[in-house]
Amino acid sequence: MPTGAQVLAEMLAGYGVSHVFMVPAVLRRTLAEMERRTSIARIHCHGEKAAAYMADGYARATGKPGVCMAQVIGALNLAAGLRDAYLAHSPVIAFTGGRDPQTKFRKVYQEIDDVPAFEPVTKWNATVDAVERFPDMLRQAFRVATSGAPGPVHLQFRGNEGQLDQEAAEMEPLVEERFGRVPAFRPVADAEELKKALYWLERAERPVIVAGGGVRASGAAAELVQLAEALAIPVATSLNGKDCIAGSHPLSVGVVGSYSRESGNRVVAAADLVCFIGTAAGGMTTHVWTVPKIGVAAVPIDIEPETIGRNYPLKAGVLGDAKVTRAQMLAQCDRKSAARRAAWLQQVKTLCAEWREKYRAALESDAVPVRPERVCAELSRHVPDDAIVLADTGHAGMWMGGMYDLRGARQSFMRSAGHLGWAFPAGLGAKCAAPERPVVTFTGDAGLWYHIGELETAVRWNIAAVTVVNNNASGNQSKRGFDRAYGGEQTAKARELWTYRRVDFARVATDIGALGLRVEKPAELRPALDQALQSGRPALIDVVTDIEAIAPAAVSS
Ligand SMILES: Cc1ncc(C[n+]2csc(CCOP(=O)(O)OP(=O)(O)O)c2C)c(N)n1
Repeated sequence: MPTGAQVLAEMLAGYGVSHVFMVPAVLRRTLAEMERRTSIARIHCHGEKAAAYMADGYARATGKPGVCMAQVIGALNLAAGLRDAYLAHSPVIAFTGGRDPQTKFRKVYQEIDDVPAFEPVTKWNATVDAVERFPDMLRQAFRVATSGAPGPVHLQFRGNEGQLDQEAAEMEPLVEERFGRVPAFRPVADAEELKKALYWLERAERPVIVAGGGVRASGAAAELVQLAEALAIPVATSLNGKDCIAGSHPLSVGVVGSYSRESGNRVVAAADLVCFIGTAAGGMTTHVWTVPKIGVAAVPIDIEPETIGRNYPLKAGVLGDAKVTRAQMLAQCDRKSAARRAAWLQQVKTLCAEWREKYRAALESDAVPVRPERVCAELSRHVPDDAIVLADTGHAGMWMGGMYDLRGARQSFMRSAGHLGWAFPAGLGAKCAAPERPVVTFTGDAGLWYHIGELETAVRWNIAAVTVVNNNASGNQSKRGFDRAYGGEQTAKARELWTYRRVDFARVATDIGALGLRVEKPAELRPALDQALQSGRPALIDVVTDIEAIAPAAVSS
């Protein structure tokens, strides 16, 4: 009879899992069986939160569930790391060790009831109490993580380290390949509702599409662009959906919302109809429901029924997978209606040109310390055509959301859904998932500090991601807020709340065994990026930037 460990290792391999991310000691026998029976890499990290972020980066890079693990005492650290995956609809599967019915409530060392803490950060939160349940519980974990709007799942295995995996039983390690990747299903839209959506889109004089993470999860970027071209509709994206359209495309107007580009907000604010595709139209994407204003004609298209019409009253609402829905619409739409929008496209073009003119000087600035806008412009020009680019939140999200452009459909973009410190470990996970693709992560020093210890993990496992640090010795996104709190003045005491010591991260990286490069002038950035990408090693580019550089605030009209 097989043990739980054997079944778990084989099933994970069967689902196509290539890496697991964890802090020991959890499911030790399963980890040993992975080594004996599979080629799964067991990435042993320094912290459970970082392990969860790596699994999340892995999942967002490929659509394959990312697996992370922790023993009982690390469980809540892991749960904290699932929060970004939950917000971003990322299919992460978390395993923890848990209580044993024979000893619970007896003050077991390190033990509390962890299960409730996973409730708000998972789509499914369950316990595995008998070894016979390994196969069906694992299948359900993959099913839930990858179907509908994807998201994290937690399984707690009996025993503080999940020792249940030692036990044996009659078990069939059956794997359902469909659930090894997002999207597990592609629901086809109702024909009548689709007709209605097209009716409103074709009649609109100033329509805009707002594309979100659902489009990237569905792999529908190409279809989206075809539809926009067929109907002459400009495309804004959420920050999560930034890679749905290249920045160089004439219909691309930029990211809309709070961490956005001015032209994106201006176009959406001026639209007479907004077609939301694969986006919840949440506070971040709509700049707290001011762009567009509530009341604008909305045509949402989503895979999740509760999202359709939640925030904007709808003219038509389409339930379906983004890719097949777009193909259905493309086949049925009236391309002649595009002529109606010539004046609108001209207005959109002007708004985009105005943005470029306004920020040209910053984007091309030779200033020392380096301007973050120039860092973004250099990345827009020089990250490879097939790169995966990640951005942290805070200023990193604002700078990259507004100032960075993808050059083509083969580039991917992933962003923190709100947690400072997500991007660096997520970039390592993305590189594990797609070792053949260059990975370039943009983070502030504020974000890097969170998980800097994982540089050692990257070196130990030779995870050759490139991390670009906007190093201003501060978390200066907080500056404006603290100045306001201090009555509009920048006092030395207020600065204590958002500044750090000046640290040379290139030296730290070098000491740990990575390639560390320091950039003090804008012209040094491109050679450093080339060197880092060609090195085949984990690399950190420490860019000394201007502490006074504050990202522009979002506009509402
Ligand atoms: C986990 C978490 N805690 C706190 C915050 C709030 N927060 C957002 S930005 C920021 C400071 C970082 O400022 P930023 O300018 O982004 O850093 P820099 O680029 O200057 O390193 C903080 C504390 C957050 N987003 N996530």
